[in-house]
Amino acid sequence: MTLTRPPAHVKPLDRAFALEAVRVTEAAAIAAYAQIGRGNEHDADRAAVEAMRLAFNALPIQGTVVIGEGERDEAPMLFIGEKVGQGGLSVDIALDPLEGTTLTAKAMANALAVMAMAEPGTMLNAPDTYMDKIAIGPGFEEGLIDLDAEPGDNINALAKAKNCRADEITALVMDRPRHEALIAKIRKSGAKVKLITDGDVAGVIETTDPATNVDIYLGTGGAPEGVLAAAALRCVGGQMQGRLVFRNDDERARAAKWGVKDLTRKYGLYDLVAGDVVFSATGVTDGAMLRGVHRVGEFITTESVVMRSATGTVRWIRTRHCRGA
Ligand code: VTB
Repeated sequence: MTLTRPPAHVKPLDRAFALEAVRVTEAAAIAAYAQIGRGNEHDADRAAVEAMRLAFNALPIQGTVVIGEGERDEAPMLFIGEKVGQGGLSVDIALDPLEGTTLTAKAMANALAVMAMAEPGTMLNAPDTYMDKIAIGPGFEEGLIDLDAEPGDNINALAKAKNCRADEITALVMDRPRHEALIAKIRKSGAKVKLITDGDVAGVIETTDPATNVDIYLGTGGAPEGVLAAAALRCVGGQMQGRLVFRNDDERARAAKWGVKDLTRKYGLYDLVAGDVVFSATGVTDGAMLRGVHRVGEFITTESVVMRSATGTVRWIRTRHCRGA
């Protein structure tokens, strides 16, 4: 059984945090802006990480990073288990200061700074492995899609529910050799395939926004990114399932270390993020969902989206920052 509803009553996170949250992703995005197009993924990531960490440490929270830059021995900052914040409300944090380091280094579309804050103990402690994922936007009968069904069957079910033909459905897939068979099956069903080179947090979220024309996300991407995307879907609605994919025993051991007992488990949306959650994303480069960071005369502008699961509120926030402030 995959969980598709809240497991129990959950106390909403303080609503003030929704607006505090945006400062964290804005700071990371602005720091990454200086690195757009410089061909240096490492520097781009580091700038975003440092800025995000500083911003977190200014918040009145007692935060624990549960999805972060890596394990303590491999990531100096925002590692899994790191405590951030000035003290206050206890939250678990999933973050990716720069989702799309390559996109940023190459000045390509859709790089984001993202984070989610949830009630402690309610987000899957996803190991840094792959996750097989399927997602659609809100408004459909629960159980319409299934990770274990054939891609063509999922597409036909979705087309029927949307009252359209399969050839009017667009599936978003990461452009990887591992997806060759998947892409062939999707095309055989008649559906269109939109390929992205990176950034499947944004890719999953695109399914929830009619303006993007993306109807369904399919394929294997990062497991931590899967939890971040699930946090967003918990707020805007939609359906998602995931299953960890392991390439070797080392990855299996990592999963066990983070408390994953059943390595073959199919996770539903509420298995990925069970509790009340706040999600924030700020565009780094211009994308389908968010405009990136721009310099406009003396100012820096950012565009962000902040969502709360407790109310389903989605705020689009355009901010003008005074340079050097
Ligand atoms: C995935 C995807 C991310 O990196 O983690 C990918 O979810 C890594 O997968 O959005 P590959 O090994 O196939 O590159 C991103 O694209 C960017 O972090």
